[in-house]
Parts: sequence; C-alpha cells; structure tokens
Amino acid sequence: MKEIPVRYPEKSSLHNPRYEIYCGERDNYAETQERIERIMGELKRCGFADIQVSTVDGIPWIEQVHDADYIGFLKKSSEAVGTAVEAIFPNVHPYNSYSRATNIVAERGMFMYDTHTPIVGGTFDAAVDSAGCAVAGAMLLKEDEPLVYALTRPPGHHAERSMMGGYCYFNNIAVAAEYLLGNGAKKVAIFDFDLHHGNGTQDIFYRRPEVLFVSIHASPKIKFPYFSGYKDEQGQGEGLGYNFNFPLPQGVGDEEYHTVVKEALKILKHYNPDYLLVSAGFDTHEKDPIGALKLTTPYYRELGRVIASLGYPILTVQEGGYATDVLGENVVSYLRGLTE
Ligand code: Q9C
Ligand code: ZN
Repeated sequence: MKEIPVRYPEKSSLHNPRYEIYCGERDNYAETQERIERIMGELKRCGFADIQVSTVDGIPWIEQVHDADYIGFLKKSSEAVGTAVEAIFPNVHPYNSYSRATNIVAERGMFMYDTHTPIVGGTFDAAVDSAGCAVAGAMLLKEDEPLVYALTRPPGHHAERSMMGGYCYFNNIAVAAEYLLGNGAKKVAIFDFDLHHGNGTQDIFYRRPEVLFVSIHASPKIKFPYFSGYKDEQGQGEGLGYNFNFPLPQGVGDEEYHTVVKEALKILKHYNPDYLLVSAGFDTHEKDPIGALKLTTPYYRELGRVIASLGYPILTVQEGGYATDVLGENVVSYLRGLTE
C-alpha cells in the first residue's frame, strides 16, 4: 500500500480546557488531546502513514481568512488567561442592532457564539499551529502529492470569519483553501462529512463561486450549530448555487447515508475542482457520545474509496469525532479507502 503523507501540529496539547458549559451546567470538554494521540497511535500501527510534524506558520494565511480584530481578540484573551481566570467564556451577546463592543465582556459576546469553545492560555498558539498544519498539507498537494492528511487540532469548520464556536477558533480548511487559491488554483471544492454542519466554512465562502461547499450533517433541528445547515442555504450573490447542505434525521445508518454521499459526489464532480479538500469528522460513528448517526467503522473505508474515485488531489483535514476508543480505527479505515 502506498504511503500517505500525514502532518500534525506540535502545539495542539497547549489547548486543554477542562470543561465547557451546556445549558448552564459544566460538561467535560469533549475535544481532547487524547483524540489526536489515539489517531496518531493507530496511524503508527497501520504502517502506511508517513508522519511528520508541521513547521508552517499559519498566521499569513489565517490573516487572509479571519478579520484582524478577531485574531487580535483571541491572542489578547489567550495571554490574559491564567492570571485571573482558568478559562474565558462569553456572557452577553449583541442584540437587536446594538453591536458596538467597547468593553472586554462585550467583545467576548461579539467574537464567541457559544459556551462550548472556551479560551485558555494555550488556545491562540495551538489554533495558529493547527491552521499552519492544514497549510502544510495544502503545500504538499501543490507539490503534486495526490492524497494528504492533516491531523489538525483544534478543529476548524465551525469558526466563521469573526466568530469562534463548536470547539473551533481558526477555520483550518478555509485557510488551506485560501492558500491554494493564492497559489494558482482557480476552483477548490470542500466536502464536509463531520456530523455537524460546517457553518464556519459556509460563512467564509458563501458569496464566492471559486469555492464550492458541500456538507452532509445531522439536521440543525436536532444538532449543533442549530441555526444553520438547512437545504435552502445555497449561497449568495456570485456564490449563489455553490453551497449545498444535506441535513439528515436522527439515526441514519451506512446504507441510507451512502445514497446521500453519492448525491454529494455528483455535485463535486460536476464542479470539477482543481483540488478537493475534505473536512473529516468521525462523530457520525454509531458510538459517538455526542453523535446522532449510526455509521460503522468499515463504512469509512467505503467512503474514502468513493471520494478518491473522483480522481482529484485530496487534502483531508481532521474535524470532530469523540468516540476516542474507536477514533483511530475510523480514521485509518477512511485513509485506507482513500488509497485503494
Ligand atoms: N457537551 C465539532 O465536531 N456541542 N464540533 C457539544 C456536548 C458542541 C462539535 C454538546 C458540538 C461542537 C468540530
Ligand atoms: Zn462535529
């Protein structure tokens, strides 16, 4: 079997919140460093991964995607943690037309849209490194590697241009796409199979036809991010017709899921991108503690196989997946399918 290049960020362990808040209660933080360790362990065991640390500075490409005041807020907030508080959460949010933030508490509400995504001391550095890792993957694609895997943490697809949420701070896959567009690509497609709608990626490219976004996810009627991911969100202006959402009801399994995958792949093929970027979340697995769907470990191999059969250069970027016991096996099953 051919070796697949893997890049991982060195600093992801610096981001280690102890809890998130769900409906007023403290909940264990699901998006742990252990996830990366499980994936890494299984990649080492499988023998077809060429694993190297990413050395790319994400900042220049993060600046192409995210607003300067948002980046500045995350940096400043990360630095402030540890002295007075353990983690920063938002309390108040802009309402009606009032949105002038001249106070740190107001800023939190401006830039943080949920209570699942705290800022701790290492968050900024870890998030920069994670986006850099996605760029490292994109660079390999640009150098004609056909299949690359970026083991990003923290994940990215819920991060909007100026908002963090859903365990995401910088939108890693959007940053990678921006790198490719800045280096000769005319068309980039993003396929998002994380359980949750990739609202951040949708937001960033909603008005742009040079990036196609196709997402399959649990319906916002039942799952985070609750406010987006409906079928009628199809893009705006020049970007109209370049955004596709496939919301699914609770409990969908391999077979039913696969019919939707085939629909999605048709759209990707019709667009005919220079590069295909994949937001890979394994929270669609039947054992996922925050999941809703019932995909099995062997199914990810089939999923990888059909994605690769499109024949485009593919960068896979790691997003969610919280069944840590099986996460490594799920990733390897998918990567195995890609290489077949
Ligand atoms: N305490 C990603 O998969 N809701 N983000 C969790 C459980 C937030 C998921 C509720 C889900 C965010 C990248
Ligand atoms: Zn997810």
